[in-house]
Amino acid sequence: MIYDPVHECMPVEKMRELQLERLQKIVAYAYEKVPFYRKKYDEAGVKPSDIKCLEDIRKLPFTVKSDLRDNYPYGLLAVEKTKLKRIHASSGTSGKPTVVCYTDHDMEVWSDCCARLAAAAGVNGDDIVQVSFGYGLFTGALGMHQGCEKLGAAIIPASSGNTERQVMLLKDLEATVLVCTPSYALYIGEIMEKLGYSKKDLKLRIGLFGSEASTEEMHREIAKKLGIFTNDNYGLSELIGPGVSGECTEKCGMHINEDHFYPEVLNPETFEPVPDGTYGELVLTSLTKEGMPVIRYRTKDITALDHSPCKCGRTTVRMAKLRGRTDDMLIIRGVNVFPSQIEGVLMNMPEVGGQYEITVYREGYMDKLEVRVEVADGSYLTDFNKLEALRQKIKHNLRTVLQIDAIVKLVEPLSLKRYEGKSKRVTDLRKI
Ligand code: DLL
Repeated sequence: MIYDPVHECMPVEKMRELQLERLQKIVAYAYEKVPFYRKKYDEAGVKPSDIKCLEDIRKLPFTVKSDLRDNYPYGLLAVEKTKLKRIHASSGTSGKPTVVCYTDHDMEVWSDCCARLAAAAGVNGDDIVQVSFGYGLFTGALGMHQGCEKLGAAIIPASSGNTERQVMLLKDLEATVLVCTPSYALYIGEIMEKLGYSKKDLKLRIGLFGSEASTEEMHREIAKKLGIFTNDNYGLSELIGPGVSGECTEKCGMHINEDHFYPEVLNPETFEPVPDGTYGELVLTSLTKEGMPVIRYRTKDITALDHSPCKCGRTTVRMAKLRGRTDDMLIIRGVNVFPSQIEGVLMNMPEVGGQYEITVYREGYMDKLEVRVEVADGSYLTDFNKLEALRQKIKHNLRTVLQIDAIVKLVEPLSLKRYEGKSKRVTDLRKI
C-alpha cells in the first residue's frame, strides 16, 4: 500500500519544485529564527535570497554533530519551548547527548514518514506490531510506534531486553510485525530456537529493521530464521529519527521521503556531489522541520543515490543500504576496510553463525585484524581438522574481499555478546 501517493508518487519535476519552494522557506526561517544559522550564513557571506535553484544549496555551510552538542540543549530551537510537544535525545558516545525537539507539526510529519515506510514494507491496519526497540529518549521505538499506529495496526510496546519474554509475546500475542535492530532480530531468532520453537509457531510476516548497518546477507539470514519479509529503514535523531527512508517490497534501495528531507551524496574529500551509484557521504537537509531545522547535516553515513524508476510506483529517490560510516571505516595496514564487508563474507558461509566481533590492534608497528566468529554447529569444536579447514576457508574468503590477512578465531555457538539495541562489533584498540 502506498500511504501518501500524492507525495510518494509525485512527478519528479513537481517534486523538485516543491523541494525548492520548501528549501527557500526553511533557509529563510532558520536565518530569521536561529542565531546559530544567521551567524554561520553571515560569516559565509550567503543570504537566504541567494537560494534560487536547488543546486544553490551548495552555497550553504554544513552543520555537524558538534554544532548540536555545542548548542546543548536548546540553542538551535526555532520556536518557543512552550510550542514543543516532544523532546528526544541521542546518546552520544561521550559527554552530553544530542537533544532533538518536535512541535505538533513535526510530530505529524514524523508519524507520517514512519507510516509511509511501514506501509511500503506491507504493514496494514490488521497487523499486530511488536516494537522491540528500547522505549525512552531513543527515537526508534516511539517513532515506529506512532507510524504503525497511524496505519491502524495494534502495537505491543515490548521495548527491548528480556529476550525469552520477547519470544513469548511474539508467540502468544500472535504478532505479525517485529520492529527492532537487525542484530536483535537475529538474537530473538536464536532464543526462539533455543526455547524449542520454530518460525511455524509464530505468525510473524514482516520485520522492520533499522538503526544500525546490516548487509543483504544478514537480512537473508533473519528472513530464513523468522520466515519473514525483512525491511531496512534508515533515519537519525538529528533529522527526525526513523522515517527518513525505507525499502519497499522491491528491496532495491530505501525510498527517501524527499518532500521532507533533501539528500545530497558528496565525495567526503572534495565535497563535490557524486553521480548516482557512486558511494559518498550523505548530507541531509530538513525541508519542513519547525522546532529545530537542520540544514546540510553531515551524517557521516556512506551511501549512493538511485534516481531510476522503481517498480513499486513510488517516484522518490532511493539510497543504497549503508556501506558504513566515514568514522567506522578501518584503515588496516593502509587498506580501507568496512565492517560490512566482513559481515558480508561471514553471512555467506552457512558453517558460521550470525554473530561476530572484530578487533584491530597493533603488534610492534604492524596492524592486526582479528575476527572472532561463532561456528553454527558446536560439533566443529571437537574435530580439529574440520575446524582448521573452516578457519582457513574464512581466512581465504576474507582475504579475497579485503585484500588483507585476518586472524580468524572460531568460538562456540551463543558465546559472543548479544545486543538488544544497536550492536557494537568493532573494537579498535589502536585508538584506545
Ligand atoms: O537510529 C534512528 C532510527 C531508529 C532509524 C530506528 C531507523 C530505525 P540515531 O540513534 O540518532 O537514530 O542513530 C543514527 O544510526 O546516522 C546511522 O549511522 C545509523 N543507522 C540508522 N538506520 C540505519 C540503517 C536512529 N538502516 C545513526 N542502516 C545513523 C545503517 C543506520 N545504519
